[in-house]
Amino acid sequence: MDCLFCKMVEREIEPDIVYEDEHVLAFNDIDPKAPTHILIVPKKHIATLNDIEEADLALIGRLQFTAAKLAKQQGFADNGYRVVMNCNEDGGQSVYHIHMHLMGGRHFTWPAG
Ligand code: DGP
Repeated sequence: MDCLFCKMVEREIEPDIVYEDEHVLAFNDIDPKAPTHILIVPKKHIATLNDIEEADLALIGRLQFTAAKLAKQQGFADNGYRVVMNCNEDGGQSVYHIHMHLMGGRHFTWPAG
């Protein structure tokens, strides 16, 4: 499958990994939008948020759980952080394998652009 994040999961491409378990891979974003910008990716290929099935619900919870765990490890959990998942073109999605952006280490404004 020609999917960038699947290639990272399979180690055809070696990302800068910050966390890995049986279900999830987390690595530093190549184009960070904050002092810390980590992508949290399910190892299972799911193209967009629209493609999540009921069987995936625990996996989606695990993405959020991983984000909070990494925010604590990175030391910005109490100050706060931003978690984003983009869906399709208008949502700003550029890699079609769902991923959670975990950004921290600065103040974020709202609404996002
Ligand atoms: P999105 O636009 O929500 O689909 O986010 C895709 C993110 O993936 C974007 O922030 C940049 C990041 N990205 C794209 N290519 C690479 C890569 O080769 N390595 C890493 N580490 N991140 C990448």
